[in-house]
Amino acid sequence: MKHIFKLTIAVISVCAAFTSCNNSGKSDKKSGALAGNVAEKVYVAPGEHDEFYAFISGGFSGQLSVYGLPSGRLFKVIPVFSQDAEKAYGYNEETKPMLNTSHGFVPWDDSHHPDISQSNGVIDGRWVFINGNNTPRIAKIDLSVFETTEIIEIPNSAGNHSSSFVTENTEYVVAGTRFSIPVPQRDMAIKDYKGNFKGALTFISVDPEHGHMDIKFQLIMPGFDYDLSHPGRGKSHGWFFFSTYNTEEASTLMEVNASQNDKDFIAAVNWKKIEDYVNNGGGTMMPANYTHNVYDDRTHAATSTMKKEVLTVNPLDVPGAVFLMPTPKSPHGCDVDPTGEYIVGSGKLSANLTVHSFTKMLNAIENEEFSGDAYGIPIINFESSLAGVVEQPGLGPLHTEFDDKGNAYTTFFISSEVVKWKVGTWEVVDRQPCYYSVGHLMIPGGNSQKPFGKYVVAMNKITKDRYLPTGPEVTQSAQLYDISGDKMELLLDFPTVGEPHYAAGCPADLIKPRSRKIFNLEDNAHPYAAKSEADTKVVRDGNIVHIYMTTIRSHFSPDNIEGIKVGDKVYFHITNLEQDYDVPHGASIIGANTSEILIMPGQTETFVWEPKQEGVWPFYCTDFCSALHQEMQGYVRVSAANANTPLKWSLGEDIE
Ligand code: RUQ
Ligand code: CUA
Repeated sequence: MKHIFKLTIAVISVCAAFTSCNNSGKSDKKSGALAGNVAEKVYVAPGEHDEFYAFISGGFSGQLSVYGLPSGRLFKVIPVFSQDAEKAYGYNEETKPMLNTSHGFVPWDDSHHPDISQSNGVIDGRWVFINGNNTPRIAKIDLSVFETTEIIEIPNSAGNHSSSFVTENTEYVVAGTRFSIPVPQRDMAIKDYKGNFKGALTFISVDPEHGHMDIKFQLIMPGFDYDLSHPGRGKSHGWFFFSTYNTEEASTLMEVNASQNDKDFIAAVNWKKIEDYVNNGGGTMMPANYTHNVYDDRTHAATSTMKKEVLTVNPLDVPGAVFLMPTPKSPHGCDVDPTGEYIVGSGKLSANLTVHSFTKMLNAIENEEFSGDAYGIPIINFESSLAGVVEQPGLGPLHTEFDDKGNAYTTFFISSEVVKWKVGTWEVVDRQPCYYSVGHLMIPGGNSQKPFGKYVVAMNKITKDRYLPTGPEVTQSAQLYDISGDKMELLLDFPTVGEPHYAAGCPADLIKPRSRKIFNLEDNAHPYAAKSEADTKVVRDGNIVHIYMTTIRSHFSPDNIEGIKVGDKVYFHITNLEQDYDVPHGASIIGANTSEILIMPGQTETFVWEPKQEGVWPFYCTDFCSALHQEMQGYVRVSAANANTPLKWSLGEDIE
């Protein structure tokens, strides 16, 4: 076996070498002159496991995808903000409440920045958080089940983009508004934006044990665009940093009008100070409407609660808590190094990368080295907090991550490359092209005190010729580089789901041992669960019919039902009695205006069917569960609305 593997690698290597020599000058550039042992570095043999999990945002798919590294294999698309027919998320009765908002049922969003929970500044693999941009929400995915278990809507926010990043002990997950808006929302002239619109930065507390989210406070900032954010860590723990653009406060033709100022700001927020202020009764309760949706894995169902107020804080009421650090030219990324000393601002239109020093910032605050204020918030002298500048590293800097050896890696959208530089000396030490137009990048643990290094994943906006064409719409893509040596080495391209924005990664061993295999049937507290075939029944209440049904290889119980009428609303509550790993059953019926449902062992799920036509209608299992999966089927007899067919059900015998 091993012998065959080596041989295969050898053949691949020879081919690779041959191809790159043979086509030198032509496809050489495209293949990046891959070295001979590259295939070996990403090859995970059948049946073996990857070393890292990578959680890659699904962008406009609204979901979160789970990949293995280094193989680039896709394991699961976790539905978060969008309905997913494959898993019945947002279709079955149990998960519909997850997508409730103050705007009603919103089954789509644009998800950008996953971040894994941390303890003591180190990734702990318990939860991953991700933001919905469009209808501002933060979701929490429980990594023991790889399912979305909580979504909280963010009031007073729009284009929830500088989100969702966690503090060092997951005290907070933070969400900043990209677009400033009237706070509270009201009918007013758009031209009166300046001075009147506000930007809310929201600190959502996370219960250390259960992970329950709750908005602790919202900081109501001047009407800039808050683009990205990162927590302080180590020495800067207790602070949070937000990049801003449109400090011009323009409201039209932004590409011109929001690019006027030579410098915008990185806002530095001392959240510990504000937390103290709030804990001592500070802040103002403001009426608001936002939903808090929680999935309970005992009832296997979600509830949605409408919250009615939110605690707001005016930065001027907490002196010493908020400062602005001038940062050239509409910074996008705002990244903090593992020591917490350096804050990197990526001015999209700047030739250089600006790095601020946390220590210098504190000194400047202490000595009041200010150059003015914005709406009363002190602006620190540019030079006073400046740690250094990476000179002319590339064009269009966006985001920076860090390895475990004191290096930073920044993406450049326009020059389409990842550039490696040394933290502290600011010298560029390596660069590698990306195919093409890279946005974010991710190093496992690269957004924590303890990066795991080894790989960087670049997430590209454009792929053009990199894959087989699929019509006008082509896939977006990630690229994997080995960063264990002095030079980055391109290893692999792999397609992604939707537009990959940010990603978060960690060693698989942090998550694998805690992965649930089944749900205990005894613990099932679903109000319509049938925990054995003896408990199955059909109950009519007016034109509402509840079917308490079970599945086990390879039948439904009951599988014959009569006495349903046109105009009924029929709820199929199906409990999967299996208690074995990886034995789900599915269920669906003709004409049902919902997806199939996919029921995990020990779980109950529900779909609604409103039969429109008389007849005898089959239902069946949609998940190939056993050798007799095809036999896993049943019939529902539907009579006219005014018929008096008696309500009866059976399994294994005829209905008389
Ligand atoms: S964005 S490509 Cu994080 Cu939404 Cu920068
Ligand atoms: Cu159950 Cu197929």
